[in-house]
Amino acid sequence: MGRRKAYFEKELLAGLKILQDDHLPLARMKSSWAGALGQPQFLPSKFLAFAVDFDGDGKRDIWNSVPDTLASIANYLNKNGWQRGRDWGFEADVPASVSCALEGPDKGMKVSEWMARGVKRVKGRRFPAAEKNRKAFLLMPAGRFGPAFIATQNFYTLKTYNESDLYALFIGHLADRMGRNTPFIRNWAKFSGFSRRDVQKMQKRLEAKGYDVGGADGLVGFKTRTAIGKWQSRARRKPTCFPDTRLIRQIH
Ligand SMILES: [Ca+2]
Repeated sequence: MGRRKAYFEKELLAGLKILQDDHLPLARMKSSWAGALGQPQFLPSKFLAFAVDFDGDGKRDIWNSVPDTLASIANYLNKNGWQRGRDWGFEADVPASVSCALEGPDKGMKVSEWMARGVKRVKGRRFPAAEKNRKAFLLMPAGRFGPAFIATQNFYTLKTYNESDLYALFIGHLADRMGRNTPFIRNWAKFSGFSRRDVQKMQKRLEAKGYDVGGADGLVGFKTRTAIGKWQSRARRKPTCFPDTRLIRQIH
């Protein structure tokens, strides 16, 4: 009955298949309201594709078994392109000469090419030698108002788990903090004075001018950020690639 009937009908059938094949009692098949199951929060189709029995008891128990849960998440990331031994990304200093509009998974360059443009890691850290010839991507979740990153393919593998840049960044950073305990160097600016609806209106105005904002949903994803940056460059303003109250008024 929901608005995403085709999508969730497939998930309902996958859910019934789990009950049929995996000997899991219905009472224990708990999910979020949207159907995300167990500790990894897999939708039923993802459970069928990626959940594994790692403790060897013959059941894929992502509700109670820690080995099954962790191995299922690892299997998901592995099958979605995780490259072993590679970082998700690095906090970077991005000079003003490198536009924030170069952000995004569709604009990758070799790390050595980013370096040639003046991008450096923060605090004089070095990129691992193996990264120099590999493709990497500029990531600026808050445009010029927060930390910037050079992200690897592994960042986008994390995003297959959840589309939010900030989600993937949080997961990658949390893992780094467990190992190395180094917070980000740059701070995030605090924003106020505009709502999701204001952003949505601004996105519609940008769409009307021919910019791709990735759908006017009121969320500031990389397509909206780069569209803002391009608009600012064409209007001969310094690109910030993030909305603020003044900019929302100016884009009309
Ligand atoms: Ca098991």
